[in-house]
Amino acid sequence: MDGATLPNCDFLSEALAGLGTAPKSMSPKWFYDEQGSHLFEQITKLPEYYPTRTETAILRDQIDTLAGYVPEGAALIELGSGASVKTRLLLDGIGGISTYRPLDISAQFLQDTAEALQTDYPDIEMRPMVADFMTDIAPAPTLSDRPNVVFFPGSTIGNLTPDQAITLLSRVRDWPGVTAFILGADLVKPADVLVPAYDDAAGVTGAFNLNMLARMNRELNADFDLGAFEHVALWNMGCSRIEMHLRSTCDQTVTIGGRAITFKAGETIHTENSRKFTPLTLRDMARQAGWRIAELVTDPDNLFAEAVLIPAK
Ligand code: AVJ
Repeated sequence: MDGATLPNCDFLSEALAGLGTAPKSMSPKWFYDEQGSHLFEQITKLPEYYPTRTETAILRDQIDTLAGYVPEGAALIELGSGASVKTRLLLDGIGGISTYRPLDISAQFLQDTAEALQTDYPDIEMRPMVADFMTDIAPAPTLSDRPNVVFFPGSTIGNLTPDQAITLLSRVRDWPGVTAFILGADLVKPADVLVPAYDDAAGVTGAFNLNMLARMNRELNADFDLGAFEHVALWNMGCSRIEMHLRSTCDQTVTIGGRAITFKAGETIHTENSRKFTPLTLRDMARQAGWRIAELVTDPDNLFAEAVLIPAK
């Protein structure tokens, strides 16, 4: 596997920095320890959480359109690998993919993914690479001896600020040999559909959000009382994003790595933004990063979009 070690991301120092300033915040990347990944898996099956099943249906229904942008012999580079249904839909439905190259921060996860896929796709070369694609990637993960098509599903791009998203798209645009970028993006829709997707009746998303605190207790010797924080999901229309927060229900002090962090009743930790797009905001974002939208396919209800970006002239 390429890039087998990463500089150790410092959970403690980021937690102290994020919780030591007002307003308090944490990066959503800390959601995904083993328990968090399992909870996210459950989220994708919730009746209220439409993105995963909708994007899967789009990929299934529009695979021939997408295949038109994947040259014979191409390498498929996936940002944030999944051994997921979505990956398999592309590998199954697009002929001639020579190489599958998932990028992920977890070497273990990559290893498991590559092994599982290799069994089912013996003719596709597996070239996983450990990389934190949300920050800088050097060297470029593209393969020089073939066309490279990048796949970034799930609307994970919505976790980034507008500036960060443009930076990511620009950087990928500059990787050698990239001929197309297949980007999944969740679309703006009424708040009474958006909010329940992030605040489900069964409370799974709440458990997913609170797991960030449980993880700090496990890994950083913190002493969060999980009963003294509540899950909040809100639609910030001005920024076109769902925000998730953890709200302190009382005045309290928490200790993390020996450091005291105080909370006022009602104060929140901002844990995630999930930006929602329109065809226009997608086009604008792509243009600012040196791409143009060659194709934008959606589901019949216009819930989710799959954009095929190609380098702008
Ligand atoms: C994995 C970032 C696409 O924003 O919908 C799901 C994460 N957070 N429910 C999203 C998430 C709460 C998800 N992404």
